[in-house]
Amino acid sequence: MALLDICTYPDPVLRRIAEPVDKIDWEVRKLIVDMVETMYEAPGIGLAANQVGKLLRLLVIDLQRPDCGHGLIVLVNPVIVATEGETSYEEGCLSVPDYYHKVRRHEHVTVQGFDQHAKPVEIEAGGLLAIVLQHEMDHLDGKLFIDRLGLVARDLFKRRWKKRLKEALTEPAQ
Ligand code: K1U
Ligand code: ZN
Repeated sequence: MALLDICTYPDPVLRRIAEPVDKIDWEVRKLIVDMVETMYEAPGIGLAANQVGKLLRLLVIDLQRPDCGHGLIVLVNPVIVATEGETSYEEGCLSVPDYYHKVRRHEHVTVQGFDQHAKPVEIEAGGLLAIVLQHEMDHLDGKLFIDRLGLVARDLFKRRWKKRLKEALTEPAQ
């Protein structure tokens, strides 16, 4: 097992569209194990392969809530096949550290894909799971939650982030 580096905004890999996984071989299974480890260590409740620099359609989620009805979720080549309703939730992202904002998404989604053993999986989700599934699937399409903010909030975010990067560059090394 190995911890992977999480790429952060504005890393261009976060803007690339991930490729379908054509075979779930030992290399893909090792990547899944490492992504799960990395998600728990971060800590986070989801992680998409783009976030660790791998352009594969692969994501892991663990809400770490016994009441959600799901433990660890591994999805290879996930596709949203149905959506319903609208909701909003204050989201965070391991690739955009220390920034949270409300984002509007579908309230319920049905997602199909495959698990780490290439077994077909279908998940009908509402609540936080539906939000995190959509957030992670956005990553696979090179989209970040900040792209879903209104113009004013996005502009404010960009200005704040520029300032943060500038400060990080001018800070004396420890
Ligand atoms: O994709 C990611 O960057 C992971 C992200 C998932 C997510 C969280 C909330 C709304 C939408 C998507 C995170 O895990 S951010 C960290 C976080 O929310 C959290 C971390 C530890 C415990 C509980 C929550
Ligand atoms: Zn994210």
